[in-house]
Amino acid sequence: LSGSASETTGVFVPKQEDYQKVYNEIAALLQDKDDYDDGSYGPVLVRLAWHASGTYDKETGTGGSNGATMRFQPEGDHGANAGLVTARDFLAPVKAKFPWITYSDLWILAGICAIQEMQGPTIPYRPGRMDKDIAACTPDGRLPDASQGNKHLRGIFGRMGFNDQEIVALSGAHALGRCHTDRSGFDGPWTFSPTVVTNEYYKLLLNEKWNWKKWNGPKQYEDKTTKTLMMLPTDMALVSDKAFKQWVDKYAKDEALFFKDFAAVITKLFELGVPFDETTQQTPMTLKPTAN
Ligand code: ZEM
Repeated sequence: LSGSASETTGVFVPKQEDYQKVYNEIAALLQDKDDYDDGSYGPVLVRLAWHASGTYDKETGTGGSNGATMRFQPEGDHGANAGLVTARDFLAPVKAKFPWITYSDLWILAGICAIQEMQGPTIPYRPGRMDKDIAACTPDGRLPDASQGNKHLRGIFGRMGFNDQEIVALSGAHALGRCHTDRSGFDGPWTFSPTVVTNEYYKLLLNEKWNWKKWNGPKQYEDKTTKTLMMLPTDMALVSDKAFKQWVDKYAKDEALFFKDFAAVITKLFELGVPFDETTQQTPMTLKPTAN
């Protein structure tokens, strides 16, 4: 059942069972290593997979998860990637144990594992990404800038090929994790349960009253009730823009719909620019979550 050496090349050809082993290793590490923020490296693994993918440019076909060029200094040092070395270091022992998997496939598998282990929807996985060298690093500025608004979001995500509904569905990932003053300059979590995938982000956007936070840091919002939660200017654009807000309303009301749409759009994100075998398109695999 497990992968074997190809008869023609001698190269190890992994099977689903081998990817499941990698998945289980990451899941076990997530369980064991709880010295990150709210007790889980899950959110920062999701962010690594997103920033690896979100550099994609549909016009030139450059960027995207097929390359893992964030390993190299120019891209790893882009302001938007501050702090993601934590996620890459977390995965180093996994790469050492399973040297046959590319970094590009590993980072996406880790993002999927984190989402599923944090009780999110099942995300189909297709391997096949190849690591590229330093020359494939993308220029700075392809990832979104949190201080901007609706036009910027449509510009950045439109360049990847996403529409309004997909932008709003992807943004629900901000149910997870938090901002760090030593990374982005922003501070705090979006929700009260930053290590569980929920539709709370949308509910809070609609039901909380959000005021500008009074502080010396970059402009961000805080909730009126507890002053412990935050929203970025780009998050608030999803309720001030009518076309975006329709989708916020839908996802706030219906968590199952959010799960379904989030699974579809994150699969699209993770596969931008990945050249799968044209004839088979490779059947996506479902990797089994551990506990839940
Ligand atoms: Zn985020 N994100 N993001 N995001 N993000 C941060 C953290 C996390 C934007 C953004 O500027 C920021 C998506 C979309 C957008 C996650 C996932 C996804 C932070 C805080 C910022 C500033 C970084 C820090 O200080 O550590 C903007 C402007 C976005 C445009 C819509 C999408 C899409 C995501 C995944 C699908 C996650 C999981 C985090 C939390 C990371 C952590 O370390 O806790």
